[in-house]
Order: sequence, then C-alpha cells, then structure tokens
Amino acid sequence: MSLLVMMPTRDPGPVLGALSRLAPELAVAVWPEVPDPGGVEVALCWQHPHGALAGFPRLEVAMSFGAGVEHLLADPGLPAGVTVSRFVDERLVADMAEYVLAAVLAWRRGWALHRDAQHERAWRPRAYPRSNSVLVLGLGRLGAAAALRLAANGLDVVGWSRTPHALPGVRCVHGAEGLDAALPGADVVVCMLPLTAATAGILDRDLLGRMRPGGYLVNVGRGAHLVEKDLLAALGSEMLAGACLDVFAEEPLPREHPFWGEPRITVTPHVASLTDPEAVARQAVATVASVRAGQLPPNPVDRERGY
Ligand code: NDP
Ligand code: OXD
Repeated sequence: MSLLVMMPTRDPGPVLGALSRLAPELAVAVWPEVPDPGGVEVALCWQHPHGALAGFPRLEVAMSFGAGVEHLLADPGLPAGVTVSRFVDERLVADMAEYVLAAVLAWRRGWALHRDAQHERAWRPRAYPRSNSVLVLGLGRLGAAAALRLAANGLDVVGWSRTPHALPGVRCVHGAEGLDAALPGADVVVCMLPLTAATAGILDRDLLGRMRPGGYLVNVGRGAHLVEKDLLAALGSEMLAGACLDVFAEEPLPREHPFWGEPRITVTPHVASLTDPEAVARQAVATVASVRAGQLPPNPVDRERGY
C-alpha cells in the first residue's frame, strides 16, 4: 500500500522529509510519478487536478493538506466511494485565532491609518472605539477558537453557525434568523466558514449593507465567500470602513487586481494559518494506519454537507 502526495501547487519537500522521519517504511509516491497506481490507498491532496484521483482503483481516502476540503469536493471525478478527510491541528487553530485577533485589533486601533500618516510625516491623533461587536461566521474548529480569543481580549463577540452552539463569553446564534438578528449590531464580520453551496457569495452587498455603518470585514474563509465588486462598492459608499482579506477568488491575487491599490484593504497572501508539514505528515501516517485497520480516517468530512 502506498501514500500518494498530490500537491502540484506546493513544494512537497517538507512533507516528504517529515514522512520519511515518521514512517521510513511507508511507500510514498509524489504525483505525477506514480509507479504503482493500483497500490495507492491514501492520497494527500492540495489543489489536485480534477479527474486525476479516478486513476487509482484502490483509493480509499483523499485527505486534504488543509482544513478546507472544497478543492476536493469540487472535483466531479472524485470517486463516489472515497472518504474525504481534512487536516485538523491545534497549531492551525491557535495561529488562526492569533491572525483574527491581530486583524481586529489593528482595525480598532487604526494601525493602517497611523502608518499612512507616518508616510506623510503627519501627526494625526485619532480616537478609537472602546467597545466593538465582532460577528464570527462559523464556529467550527477554527471559528470557535477565534471567537473565544476575541472574547478573552475584551471584544463583544457573537458567533454564528448552522446548528446551535454554546461557548463561554460568546453569544451564539444560528441559522438564517440568527444571522438576521446579529448583523445590525456587528462592527466587524469575520468569515471563517467552509466554502459550500450554501456559503458561496455570502459576503455580498446585502450582508455588508446590514452591518453597522462604517464597519470592517475580515475574510479568512475562502475567496469565493466574497462578492468582490460588492466589497469595492461598499467601500466606495463608505458603508464599510475597510477589510482584511487573506483569501481570494484567484490566488495568487493578479497584479492588476484593484484590491492591491485600495488603501482600506489589507491583503495577506493566504497565510492566516499555515499547515505544519510535520503535523500533516503525522495525520497522513495515522490515515494510512486507519485504512490498514479497516477504520475511518481521522477527521472525515460529510461529502453531502460539504464540510
Ligand atoms: P469546521 O468544519 O470545523 O467548521 C465550519 C463551521 O461553519 C461550523 O461551525 C458550521 O456550523 C459552520 N457552517 C457551515 N455551513 C454553514 C451555514 N450554511 N450556515 C452557518 N454556519 C455554517 O471548519 P474549520 O473551522 O476547521 O475551518 C473553516 C474554514 O477556514 C475552512 O473550511 C477553510 O476554508 C478556512 N481556512 C483558512 C485558512 C487560511 O489560512 N486562510 C487556514 C485554514 C482554514 P455547524 O457547527 O453548525 O455545523
Ligand atoms: C486550509 C487553508 O484550508 O490553508 O487549511 O486554507
């Protein structure tokens, strides 16, 4: 049995190094060099070419190199019987919470405005709000930790999910009615949703228009959650004061994209929380062991639900 590493847009080197340390006996192939396609039972994937997974007749698990699985589920050629799993890791969770807290605090304290003033050598004191309400969309592994971290730093936090949740210090709401009730009080919206048919395009003119005027958007979910032209329009009409975006419909963000030149948008290159190669290799090895034992892999996802 072999593990296939299929991540054409990333350097597989660090993961291969970790795999050879953790499981030197494990046969590992790196796509597209696969000497024995019939022996592949687990594939570790990131942005694999659609259709390619159909070429492995004994494939049992397609594991995402990241927490998101939309890149796997969007493949119409993903064989029906293959279990999809995702990477879950405490470090990934903590790093994301740190990024979200940094983005919210930088907005609240006007960091970018002070930086702009510094470039102009202008002394521009600015009052900052003493309380802010942050609405976190998605209370999964990452969203719940970020919501708790924001609350621990004194922010007034509301968390939104599909099903009911309870988190200490966070007002939890769910479903369409919960979102309707929470949006008018939100100074900041943080998107930490998975990309599914139900969440694509959720950050649109309607949602942005229902936040408190002059608010802020943080998107660390996926680029396709955001309707880009609606964000630019919301900034143009001062409905929104700014945004911090880590994910984009097209990555890398094209050089000619208007977001680069918009001073009210902070662009980061999909680095809110980076997969640790050692930890993902550990989960891949555990996935191989689970297949050998005839068990479900760690962190399986519901293919129908989309996350
Ligand atoms: P989880 O699957 O653990 O959690 C998803 C959350 O979203 C759940 O709380 C779920 O609700 C909620 N949700 C899903 N669909 C809906 C809906 N239709 N309405 C309301 N709530 C919904 O995901 P993670 O927290 O692990 O990760 C979230 C996403 O973060 C990933 O899918 C990925 O896209 C992104 N990500 C980005 C990174 C970056 O560096 N920018 C790094 C890692 C991940 P419920 O609990 O009720 O099911
Ligand atoms: C992930 C990501 O899904 O890095 O883990 O976006």
